[in-house]
Amino acid sequence: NGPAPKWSKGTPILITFITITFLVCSPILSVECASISVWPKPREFSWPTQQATLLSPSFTIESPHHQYLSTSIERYLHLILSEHFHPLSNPHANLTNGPALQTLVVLVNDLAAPLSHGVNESYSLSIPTSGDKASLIAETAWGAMRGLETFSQLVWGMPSWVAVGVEVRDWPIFSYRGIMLDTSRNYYEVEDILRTIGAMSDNKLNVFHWHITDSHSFPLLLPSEPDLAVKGSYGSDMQYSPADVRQIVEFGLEHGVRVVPELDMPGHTGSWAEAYPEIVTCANMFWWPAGSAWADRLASEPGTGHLNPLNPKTYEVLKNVISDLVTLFPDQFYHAGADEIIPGCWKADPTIQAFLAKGGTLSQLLDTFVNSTLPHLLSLNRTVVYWEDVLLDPNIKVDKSFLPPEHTILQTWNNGPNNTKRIVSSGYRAIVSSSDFYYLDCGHGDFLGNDSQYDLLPGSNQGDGGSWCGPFKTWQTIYNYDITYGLTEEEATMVLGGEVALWSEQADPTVLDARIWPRASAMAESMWSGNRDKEGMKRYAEATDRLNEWRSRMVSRGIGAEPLQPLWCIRNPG
Ligand code: CP6
Repeated sequence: NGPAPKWSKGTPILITFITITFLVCSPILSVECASISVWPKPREFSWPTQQATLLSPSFTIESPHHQYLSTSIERYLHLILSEHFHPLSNPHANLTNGPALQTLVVLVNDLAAPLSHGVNESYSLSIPTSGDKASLIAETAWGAMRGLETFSQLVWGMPSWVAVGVEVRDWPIFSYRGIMLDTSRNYYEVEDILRTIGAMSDNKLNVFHWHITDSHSFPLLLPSEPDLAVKGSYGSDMQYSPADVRQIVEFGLEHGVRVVPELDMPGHTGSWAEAYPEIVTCANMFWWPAGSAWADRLASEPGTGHLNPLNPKTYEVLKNVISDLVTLFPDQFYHAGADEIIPGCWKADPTIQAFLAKGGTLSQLLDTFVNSTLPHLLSLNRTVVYWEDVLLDPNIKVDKSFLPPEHTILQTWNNGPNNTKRIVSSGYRAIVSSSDFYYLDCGHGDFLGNDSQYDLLPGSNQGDGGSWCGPFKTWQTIYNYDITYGLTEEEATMVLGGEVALWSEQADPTVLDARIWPRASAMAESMWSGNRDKEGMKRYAEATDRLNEWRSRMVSRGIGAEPLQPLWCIRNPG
């Protein structure tokens, strides 16, 4: 059985005590015993003996060399040896005095597979009860990272115990599992973004959709169009340099998280007017006249601003912007925005007024814009993601012939009845971010102030206390959402996955972690292994205990995830 483990003098006494204490909970005597918490729950997980042994203080991880996997392994090794997580409730493990676990051997079949959409993330993990070696087998380096995360969650305590007799086979249901962060309304430091990406990989999330710019600020310093940030950011200390971007992209690769950039356009471009007033319409329209159509007030912002599709200068600037972006962001996906085009914003411009007077339509303007940018992006081998508005907006939408379904993906957010179905039945792949379920910013009150659409009376100085979007989305709301509900099996295959969004009108680094976590963890599990048990029943009662544990472990890893319950509920279960 290998060499005797080198225990400290007190250890055997401690083990005897813990073993006796926990024996009441052996699987033979009780079926109520909680099992080890892994989040998101693996697809296949067995731990029939509920045994654990010590993790050797000289535990190591062996693997073939890989540019990113090797960095990830160093990180996990350090985490596993130093975390000493104390579970909130008894893990009910039968602590044995078998050999301490010495090595995790990692095998990867295809070391060359790049991190891209649909890459194989499966892994199997086997931690035997005898011997001192565990093994992790993955198809790709990215799957190995998922398996390392699972392994790290099977280690706890001081000294460190590790569950043994464990067999895991795991792979995700959905290949796109994302978080969107808006860094325009409020600025986030690079370290906030890195911490978020790190926590994403802890949760087996794999796409960081970075909504970099919007009407409020343009924080991205582009080498060939520096004025956009120099003039359009909140200040020289609130810009992302090319080196910052490279660091974020590289950090993503080390964590198996893709970074997909979005410069929202042609709407939501008020901040571009600081550098190029001539290409932006309505940027100085800070308010909408009383009686304006709802659609005109929709994105009432400090000058929502729209790029003018009729001005050749627009495309001169965009050519540089796009070429910088594809250089900085290697991912195949490119988010081109195109949400919330406001009729009144384009109509505020005289050249557009003339175009409309001659019988042109707002939809034709958008056609022109898309047809002047999308072919260029496709020639750069990008798959372009647009917000659903380009297909579903009742007033301004793109002619479908300009949107090749094999190269464009639509992201739904508006909760219209069957929006996802409308997208996939039109032949497009969909990413689901319905704001009734996946908007993390909702429920924090009206930020628009007086003259907003939430005021009781036009001109009143009393806001109605209404909420921007509400109510607050609880983790259960997020967890229970079935993103393919009502789709045929074939339609469901067109849904790539889900993405929770943090719009930042009412968020900044002070609340970032608590706004995102653990609610994004709820989506992470429902995208990875689903929200139902083997009988097909929603399983959030069981998930509550695990999520409490997981939130606590995230906190111990330095993520300010908010609590779900008073500790009392966890200490006094059922
Ligand atoms: N900014 C941008 C926003 C929103 C969108 N795009 C938004 C719309 C409605 C709600 C929340 C956020 N703030 N650029 C929509 C995709 Cl409820």
